[in-house]
Amino acid sequence: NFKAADEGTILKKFSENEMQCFEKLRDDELRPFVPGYHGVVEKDGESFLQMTDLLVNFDHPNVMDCKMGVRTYLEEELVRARERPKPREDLYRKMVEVDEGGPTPEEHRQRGVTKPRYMQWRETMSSTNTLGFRIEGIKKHDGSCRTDFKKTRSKQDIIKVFKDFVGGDASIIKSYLHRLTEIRQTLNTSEFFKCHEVIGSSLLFIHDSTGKAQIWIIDFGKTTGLPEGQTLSHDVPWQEGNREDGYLWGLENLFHMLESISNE
Ligand code: 4IP
Ligand code: ADP
Ligand code: MN
Repeated sequence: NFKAADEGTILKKFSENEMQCFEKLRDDELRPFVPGYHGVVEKDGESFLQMTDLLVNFDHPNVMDCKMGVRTYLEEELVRARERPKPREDLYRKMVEVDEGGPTPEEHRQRGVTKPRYMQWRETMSSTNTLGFRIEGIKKHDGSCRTDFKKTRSKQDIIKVFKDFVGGDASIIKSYLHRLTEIRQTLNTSEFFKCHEVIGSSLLFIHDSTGKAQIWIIDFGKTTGLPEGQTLSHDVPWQEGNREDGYLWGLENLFHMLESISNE
């Protein structure tokens, strides 16, 4: 999905939707919290979005991707799956790998699950539904990588992962809390945030051993504008049709979790 590019930038496989978000974010208060956007480029016959490489000023960074929100799929995906269900074997296999008892008897028979069904199952296995965010993956300074967080759901487990991620360094947690406060403040006044359903977007936590620590808002592949005049509160429960994403509720939970580590 990504390609290396020149001078501190990276290329992400083009998506019309994500491009539109980046263009709107250029003139929004959130701009200081999203990767710099440098436009569309063609390479080897393919289109990419060029953006600033967030890791470029770090020395052997540690990176964590937290997917925000109580829902990770679009309402239209749900409608489509209801109208013409398309069971997928790849998603069935991913489900069985984590939980043999995940699929229903019928799903076992057809060796397939629909996309929203898979996404909903992922949300209940992880902390997405109960906390409004989940840990997707971690890359450590030594090059090691972990993505086995599909069943990381409890506060206790998440706190353990965060503590290990910062190597017990309380000052890193403090810096992250400070950055989260700025992000929350800005989200509360951003026009972009007010009128977009933010689905599948992540907060990218980055720190290194010099004490440098930043959080960035990334991945707008499924962030969608609302009809003219409509807005979201981002902190009330989702019910089909209201398009709420639970982003601010998740951010609040994430904040309090880091705060509790910081207060220990
Ligand atoms: C993946 O599930 C992620 O949810 C992907 O989201 C999603 O892509 C994939 O859908 C889904 O299979 P696992 O994380 O359990 O592997 P992301 O890209 O944010 O990681 P979409 O296109 O929905 O974002 P498919 O349809 O690409 O398989
Ligand atoms: P996808 O749509 O495939 O989920 P993301 O935009 O979420 O793609 O990016 C996937 C991963 O790539 C992130 O978890 C992060 O580690 C890395 N990444 C994304 N954008 C940047 C960036 N601007 N700079 C550095 N790393 C990035
Ligand atoms: Mn992503």
